[in-house]
Amino acid sequence: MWHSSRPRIAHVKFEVTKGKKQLCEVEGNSHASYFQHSTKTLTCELLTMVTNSLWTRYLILGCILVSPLSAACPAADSRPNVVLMMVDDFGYECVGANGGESYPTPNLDRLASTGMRFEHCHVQPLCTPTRVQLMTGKYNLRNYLWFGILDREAKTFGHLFQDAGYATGICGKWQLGHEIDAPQHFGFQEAYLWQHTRRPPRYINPGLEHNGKEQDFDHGEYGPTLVNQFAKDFISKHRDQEFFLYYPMILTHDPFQPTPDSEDWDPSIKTEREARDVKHFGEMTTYMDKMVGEIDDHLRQLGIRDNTLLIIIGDNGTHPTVTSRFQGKEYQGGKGKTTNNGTHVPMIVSWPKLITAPRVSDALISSTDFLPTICEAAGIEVPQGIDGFSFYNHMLGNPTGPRKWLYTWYSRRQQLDLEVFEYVFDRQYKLYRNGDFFDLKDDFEQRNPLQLDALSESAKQAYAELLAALATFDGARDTSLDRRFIESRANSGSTSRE
Ligand SMILES: [Ca+2]
Repeated sequence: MWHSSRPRIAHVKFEVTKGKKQLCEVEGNSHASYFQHSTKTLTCELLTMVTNSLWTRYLILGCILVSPLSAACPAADSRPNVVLMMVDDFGYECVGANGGESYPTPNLDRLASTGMRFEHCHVQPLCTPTRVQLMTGKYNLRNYLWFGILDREAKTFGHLFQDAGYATGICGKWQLGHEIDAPQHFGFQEAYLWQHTRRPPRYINPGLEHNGKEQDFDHGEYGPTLVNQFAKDFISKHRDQEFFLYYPMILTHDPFQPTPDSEDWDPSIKTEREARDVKHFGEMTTYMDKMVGEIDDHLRQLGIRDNTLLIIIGDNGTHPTVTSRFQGKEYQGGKGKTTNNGTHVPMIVSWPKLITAPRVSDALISSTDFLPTICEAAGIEVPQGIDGFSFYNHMLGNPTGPRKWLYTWYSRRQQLDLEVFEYVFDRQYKLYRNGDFFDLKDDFEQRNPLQLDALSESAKQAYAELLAALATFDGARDTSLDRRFIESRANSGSTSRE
C-alpha cells in the first residue's frame, strides 16, 4: 500500500556495460513507475512518493522491482521483440472480430480473442500520409512533403530501435523514396521491398528489391509469399537477439487479382492489368490473414512468441469499390476520404507475456501513437517533438487510453494541389478547420454540418473542447515544407500513384 503525498521526480542512473547493469545513484524515497534508457546509459525517472516515516530509501538493483508497477519497467535483458504489421487499404469492417461478416479472418480473430482488440484506431485516409505518421510519430502537419516521399531529414522508429541495439528490418511496401539506400538511411538494416527503386507488379511474378538490389520473378511466384518468407527468415536469423520488424504488407491493395489459393490462380500473369476483379478482395484478405498466422506460428515455433509484441493495423480505409457486410449492414470502403470509412482501421495487439487476458479497448488511437508506444515497451527514450501518445500503460491494464481527441492534417499532394483537410474528432463529434461540425453517430457520411446556434448541451461542450484542441495547431505548419513541394512539382511535372 502506498502512502503518498506530493509526488516528485527522482533520477537513477544505470551504466550498461556489455549487457550488465550497475546501479550508480539513487535519490529519494522512490518507486519506479516509468523509465527510459538507451544502449549505453539507462536513466530511470522514478515517480517518488514523498511519504511519512514508514518509508525509507529504496535500494534498487537494476530495474527489478517488486511492486505493483514493476511491469512498466522492463529490464534491458528482457526487452521485447517488436513486429509491426500494417495491411494496405484494409478498413475496420473487414475483420471478423470487429463484426465483419464478408471474409474469413481466423488468425486475426484468434489474435484478437487472446490479445487486445482496439475499436477506435484512426489513421490517415491514404498510404503515404499514414506511413509518415507511423514511422515518425508526428502529424503530417509537421513533416509531410508529398506523396511517395519521406523527408530524408526525418527520424524514424527504425533509427530509434537501431540506436538502441535492436536488429531492424523492413519488408513489404516502401513508397517513400527511390534512393537505393533509403531503407538503411531510415534505420532499417535489412530490407525486402516492393515499390522501392521502381514500380513493377507486386503480386504475380513480382519485382522486388533486397537491400536495394533488384530481384525479378517470372516462374509464377507471388509477392506476398516471398515477402512473408523474408519476414520469417529475418525472425529466425535474429531469434537470439532483440529485433524490430516493420512489415507494411503488400496485400490487400488493388489490383484485385487471384492469390495462389484462388480457384482461378494463374501463374502466367505478368502485369497488374490482368484478371482484375473486385471479387478477389476477399481471397486476398484471407491470404493476408494466412500470412499473419504464419508469422505468429513461426514466432511460437522459435520459442520467442511470449515476449514478442505483435501489432496489426491497417494503413487506411478499404478501396471504395469494395462493399462489405459489417455488423448487419452494407459498408462501403472509403479510402481517400476523411469520413470514418476512410480512416477507421483494425488494430490488434498480441503480447502474451504482458497481455495475459483478452481485452477490448475503446481508446482513441492515432497512427502517431505507435512510435512512442513501442519505444516505451522497449525502454527506448522518445525524442522531443513527437505528437503521438504512448498507449503502453493502457495496453498493460490502465483502463483509460492516453487521448481525448484525435487530430488530422491531411493533404494528398499527388499532384500540384495544396488542398488541406484539418480536423479534430472524438468518438462522436468532428470539427473541421473550416468550421464544419458533425455528429458522426447521426451523420456517418458527414453530409449535414450541425447548426452551431442549435446545439445540444453535450454537443456544445464537445464543440468547445474540439475548438480548443484545434487552436493548439494554429499556424503550426512550417511554410518551407509547402515551398519544397511546389518547387518539386515545378521541377518534375509528374504525378504520383500508388
Ligand atoms: Ca493504403
